[in-house]
Amino acid sequence: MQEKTIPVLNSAFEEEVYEGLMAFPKYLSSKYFYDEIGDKLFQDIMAMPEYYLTNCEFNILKKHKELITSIFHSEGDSFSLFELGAGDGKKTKILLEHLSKKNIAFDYRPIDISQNALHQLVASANKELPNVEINPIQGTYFDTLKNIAEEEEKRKVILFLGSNIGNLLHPQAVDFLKKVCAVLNDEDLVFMGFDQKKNPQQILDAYNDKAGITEAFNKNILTRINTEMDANFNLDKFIHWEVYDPETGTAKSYLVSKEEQDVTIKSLDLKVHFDTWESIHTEISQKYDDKVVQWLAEQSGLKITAQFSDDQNFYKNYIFKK
Ligand code: AVJ
Repeated sequence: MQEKTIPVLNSAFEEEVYEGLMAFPKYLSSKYFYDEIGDKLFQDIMAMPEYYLTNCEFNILKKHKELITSIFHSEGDSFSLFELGAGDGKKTKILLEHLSKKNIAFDYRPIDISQNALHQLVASANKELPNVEINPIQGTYFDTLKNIAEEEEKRKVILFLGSNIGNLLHPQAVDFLKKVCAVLNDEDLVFMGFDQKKNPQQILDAYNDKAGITEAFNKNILTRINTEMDANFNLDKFIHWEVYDPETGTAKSYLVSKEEQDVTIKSLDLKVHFDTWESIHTEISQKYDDKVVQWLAEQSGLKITAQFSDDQNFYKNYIFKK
């Protein structure tokens, strides 16, 4: 029998890369797109004309900030405003500014997997909104829900913007929303963005821009493996590929190997073989409609109490309560 040495894996990232690249079909998790380079590339994506999501949500928040913040504030007492996957907080600042202008007592608790994104967010918010108290938390959504649960003194408003939930398949989304529901008290609420089903071409264009920014973003996961795990992925030997299924509303990103090749990942003591045109699935970006959001809420023990949309119904924000 052949002896196999099992390498010591130092991080969740290493474990998931090992598992995903040993699997068939191969996959990697999009949560690892976001290091300093990935954060910057995602900011560039949000600024692209094709990536309509950011503008839609920005406009919804701008147009409805009065009503949205009054709902946040409706129970009267002070609250903690948690934000899962806060990123650069550009859209959130509309709400922060409005809350602070109206002298509503709250503190802002941004949560992000990227320490770099949090640093930048805290620095910019301290400068632009000096009156807002900020208490950042670094971690994944799932891990940090525990922190949120422990925050028992204050009422909670939880933001989950940008259609970030779209990175989860429906069963994972239900699992996640159940966990969110479990940390809610009766007066707490959740404010979430869901990108809507629309012309499939428009969705494909948003995830396959001509300038190649999304391609670079997708490939950044290979760059990270190269630098953090001493690997030798040649980025030019992979293409970025996007598909959208209008029936399920699921957009999927892949990296496809243009040729047969072997890649060595030294830290994992791993040689990965790729057949010609073999794929690595890297991301899902789920699109929704009212029925699906209603179904997700029911499955997770949540109720939709309000919703906000842009003029074209490209994007919607919903308020949930327990
Ligand atoms: C940050 C997960 C909402 O899926 O639309 C953008 C990430 N990926 N372009 C999305 C992303 C490719 C984005 N989310």
